[in-house]
Amino acid sequence: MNENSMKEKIEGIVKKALDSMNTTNSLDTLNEIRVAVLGKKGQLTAVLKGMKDVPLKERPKVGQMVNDARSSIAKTLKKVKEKLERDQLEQKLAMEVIDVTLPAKKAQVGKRHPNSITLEKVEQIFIGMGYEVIQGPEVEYALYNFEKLNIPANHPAKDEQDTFYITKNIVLRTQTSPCQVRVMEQGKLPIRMLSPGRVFRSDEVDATHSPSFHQVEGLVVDKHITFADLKGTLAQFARELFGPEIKIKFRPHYFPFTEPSAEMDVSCFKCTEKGCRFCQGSGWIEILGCGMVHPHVFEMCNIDPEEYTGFAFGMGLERIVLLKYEIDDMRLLYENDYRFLK
Ligand code: 2U9
Repeated sequence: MNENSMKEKIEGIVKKALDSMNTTNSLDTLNEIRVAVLGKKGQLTAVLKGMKDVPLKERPKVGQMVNDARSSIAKTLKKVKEKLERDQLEQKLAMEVIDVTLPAKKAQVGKRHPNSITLEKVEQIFIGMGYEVIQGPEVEYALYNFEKLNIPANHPAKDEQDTFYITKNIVLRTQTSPCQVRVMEQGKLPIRMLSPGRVFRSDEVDATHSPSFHQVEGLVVDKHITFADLKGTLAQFARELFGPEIKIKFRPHYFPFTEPSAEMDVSCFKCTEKGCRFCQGSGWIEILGCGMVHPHVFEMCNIDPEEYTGFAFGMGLERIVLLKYEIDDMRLLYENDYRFLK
């Protein structure tokens, strides 16, 4: 190999490399060209390896030619790489362009849950009658949840099948009444209180049951409180919640913590007592339980039942919500389906 044939070979490599670099529009291809020409096993390196066949005095010249070729190719490589990167960026920016004239996506506005709306309404009615809203713990001593409410040791409600036990003596409250026991024990009389809150029962989920639901209970303790006070208060409550035309009716019932006890029905606001699917043909809808506080409950809270009397009532919040909103499945209240909440 002499200087001229080496020159020809090097020029050939350079020309081919420049041609393919100037015609490609891919950064990957550009890199492949770099490796093929300048890489360790590339064409120019191979030329250097062939130097042993070149006469000694021509070698510096050939070496210089290889170096020139290398820097010329590197220069073009850099230029083409920068251009391709610029093109790529411009393409990306063009694709990501934001049309500020397009109409904005409407944000979905949250709505209050039917439970919250109904609870607030119930609270407002009783606050209007001078009641205080007082909440208690959801994890309770069994003593406060059962015994202090006159629920005897062998009562079926205490069964593990119905109650979630944390320990032998601690439960998830099955009613909000223990909160009222705590207030009575503090001994500040008279009392007019409402205790809303979450309660727990070991129930299977279906259209009318859930292991966790909400109760609103009320308690009034003062001198000379009678069943007439209970009746007047709950009648006023029903009128404010369901409308002035509503009628109420009491049916005798049994609760361990009240005596006498009753359940209160309201006239069906759908069919006005004619009987419909809503009231199961009876014209009446049960909405709460109530009664005069049992003397034994007073005694356990160190209140003298000879001096003080009182009434209490309790209702399931979800039951009222289902009635008011004409919903026939309680599960809808817990699933947070946006279409329902809307
Ligand atoms: C004290 C004394 C008495 C609260 C009462 C009811 C009647 C009642 C149920 C309605 C449906 C619970 O949500 S429900 O499952 N409640 O019928 N609750 S009287 O009586 C009390 C409360 C506290 C110290």
